[in-house]
Amino acid sequence: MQFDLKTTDPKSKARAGVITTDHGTIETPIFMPVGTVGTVKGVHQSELKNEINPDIILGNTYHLYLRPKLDTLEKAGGLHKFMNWDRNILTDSGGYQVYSLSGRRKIKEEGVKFKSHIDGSTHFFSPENVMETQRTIGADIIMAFDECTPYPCDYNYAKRSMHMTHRWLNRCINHLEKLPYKYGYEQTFMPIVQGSTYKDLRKQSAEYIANTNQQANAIGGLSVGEPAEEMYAMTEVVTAILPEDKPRYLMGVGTPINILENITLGIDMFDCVMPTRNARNGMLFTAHGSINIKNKKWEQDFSPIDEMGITWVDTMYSKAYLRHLFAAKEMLGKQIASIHNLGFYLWLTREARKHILAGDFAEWKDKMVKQMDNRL
Ligand code: PRF
Repeated sequence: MQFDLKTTDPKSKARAGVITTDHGTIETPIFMPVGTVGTVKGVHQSELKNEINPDIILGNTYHLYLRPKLDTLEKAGGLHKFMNWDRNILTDSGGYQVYSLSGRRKIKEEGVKFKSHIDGSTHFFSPENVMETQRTIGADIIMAFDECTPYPCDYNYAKRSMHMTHRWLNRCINHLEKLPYKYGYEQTFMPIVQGSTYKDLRKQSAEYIANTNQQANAIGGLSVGEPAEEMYAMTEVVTAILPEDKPRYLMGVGTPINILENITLGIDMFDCVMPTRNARNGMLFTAHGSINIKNKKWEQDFSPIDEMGITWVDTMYSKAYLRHLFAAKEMLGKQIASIHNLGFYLWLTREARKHILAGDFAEWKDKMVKQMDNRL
């Protein structure tokens, strides 16, 4: 993997760059659509490629390991071939998904024992076997196995957990050295900063992660229920330490406003289920605020879903029609809303990039944050 930093905004820490991997280039800042089980939910490959057009999408180790399982993925020749996606893929390690299974998992130094959400069967993830699993899935970027602490989190628990995440990181790195690539292309490994909402822990963790000298770095443990101001404060502490010449990925963030604020603080990569999950619940994001399309207010509003027309669904269908599809529980409604929201998120990060390159990012960002903080 290679990272070329093109420009840094003079008034903030926002950056525009290009990541190059064996599956092509990724222009940053980037939003990565989430494709948990090997599908960006409700979106066909043609719409994903031609309309939304992301350079990279995400998959989840936890889900893919349980279904379709590793032997199928290996026989297919990896996830790219299985789902017929020839651009970049990043897989999360399961270090977040297993912790979301509260009551169904037990964390120890050795690893995490958990029960499948599908059939209740018992499984065990360790830093070592998660690296093996990510080799078999075959994503271009693979994540360290970490513990994501909840919010709020007791200081002593956060500290112990952070140290365990660091020990797990060493185990990931040592084990990966013994594991050759399976499919002939490179996989870039990303370590993850933890430390809950404590500045001293975040600083310590960022220094530890930076010292492992990997090609890219991630920040976890945020956007887990803390106030946005606390999230930004942690991002700021960490980006001051992580090296400038390597991509920085803020995991699981967030709202359109969260994304712009964190780009300002020096983040390059984002992912979140919000655009697709909220779409399935009838919530649309636009440059002028969010819309609950199920609201009676739209019953006879025949104007386009979004005048901006970022994707073809925006001007193809009216608000009244989309509201009707949701009322009638038609699956097309969720599909249209998903394409719209992902199109908007990708537009937002592309636009941010344009303004960073043009040198007027700070002014544009202030305007957008005000504009988007609105319920239509
Ligand atoms: N760790 C991992 N994946 C994640 C997170 C984390 O802390 C988060 C936190 N928002 C989202 N996804 N491995």
